[in-house]
Amino acid sequence: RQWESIKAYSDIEFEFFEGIAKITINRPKVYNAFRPETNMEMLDAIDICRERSNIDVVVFTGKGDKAFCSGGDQNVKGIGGYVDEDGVPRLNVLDLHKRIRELPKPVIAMVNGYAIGGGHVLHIVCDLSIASENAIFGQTGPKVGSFDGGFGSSYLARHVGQKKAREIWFLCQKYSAKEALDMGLVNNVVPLDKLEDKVVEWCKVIQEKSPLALRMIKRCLNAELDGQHGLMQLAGDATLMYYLTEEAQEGKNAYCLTLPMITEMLSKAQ
Ligand code: 2NE
Repeated sequence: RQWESIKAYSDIEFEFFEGIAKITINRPKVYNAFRPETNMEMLDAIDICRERSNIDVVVFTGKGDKAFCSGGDQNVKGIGGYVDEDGVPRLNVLDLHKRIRELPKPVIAMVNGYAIGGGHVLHIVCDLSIASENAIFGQTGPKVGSFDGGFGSSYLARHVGQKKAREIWFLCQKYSAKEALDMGLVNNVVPLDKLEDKVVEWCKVIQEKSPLALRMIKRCLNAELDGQHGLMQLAGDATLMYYLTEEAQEGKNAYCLTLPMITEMLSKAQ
């Protein structure tokens, strides 16, 4: 499979293959932990995915065979949070979560190892998760002075239920890929050497489906949890579809027809 680079970055790889965009966190020495710059790069890549009409599905993964992502890079954690190269504590990770949910295209987490802490939340916010058999899941927040009370808790609870979500956050234990599958945390588990094949196979099945229907179903599923923001996104797409109706065209045509009349009236008035 020949992946072509879309754009070069320092912390991620961003590649394309037959309508599929793959974003790989490329920091294997720290088990693909993210720093503020990593998230800025992923935000840029996801914006490109939104704009490019030849991208149908987006895949997130981590470099190597050890980790999908181990969350916030503890080496840059300072007072006030994770510090960027300008000394500003600004992780940008919640922006990434919002953008993944807003992206009107399916996003798949290809979990190739540890999905821990913020790395676990990253797979939670993706639309689908396909894991390798060696993948290990869990939250560490309360063990390391942190927590994610956003999608990392509420959306997790939608996947596995409130009791299990509280267990995951309160006990900070690790769960195998099989346990993750059994509790509804992931969609599928395959051997590591078959992981990308399985993800591409699912992408191909998705790519045969109507993009607008997929976009709308993602919006509808999001709206339930995302409150006014979710309704706004859904309403935006409802307007998009309304614009395609004859009724909406009538409004535009009426405006175009009356404009010359108004111009004529104005010229007569002078
Ligand atoms: C992932 C895990 C369980 C792996 O354990 P193990 O024993 O297999 O590997 P090891 O030796 O711990 O890690 C391998 C290398 O990766 C680095 C380690 O320091 C080690 O480096 P070397 O000693 O070989 O040089 N590494 C791993 N995770 C890292 C990280 N997050 N930042 C920097 N370096 C990291 C084990 O490594 C683990 O538990 N990692 C920490 C997971 C964690 O607590 N993440 C942060 C949670 S909080 C968060 O993500 C967050 C937030 O605070 C706020 C908002 C959003 C997210």
